Amino acid sequence: MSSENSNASITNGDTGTIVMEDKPDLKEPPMYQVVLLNDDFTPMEFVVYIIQSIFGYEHERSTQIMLSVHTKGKGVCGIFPKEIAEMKSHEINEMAKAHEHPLISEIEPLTD
Ligand code: TYC
Repeated sequence: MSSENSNASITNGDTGTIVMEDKPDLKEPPMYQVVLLNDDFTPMEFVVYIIQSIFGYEHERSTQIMLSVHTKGKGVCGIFPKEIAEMKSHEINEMAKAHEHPLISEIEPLTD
């Protein structure tokens, strides 16, 4: 499938003038990963709660993700268009601050 943009041409019957109509740009938005970073102090249950409430995973899946971050140092919680990824990451960081935990999340562009 070609991803090239093209234009439709319409001939005006009266004058023979050709009108070029812009084809809508159907390109998908660039996607971003929301990454959670490990630290030594944020309680595990708080991280599980954050993953559940921000990303909508069930408790068991959220626990798996938290343990993976705990073990490996970082982990991807989800992939979204930039604005959504920014909002989720910001919300995590604000909730962590509000509870005085050092938990940090970042966003990373997905290169395909
Ligand atoms: N390492 C933390 C602890 O032992 C738990 C933790 C997991 C913290 C994931 C942050 O993103 C994180 N309490």
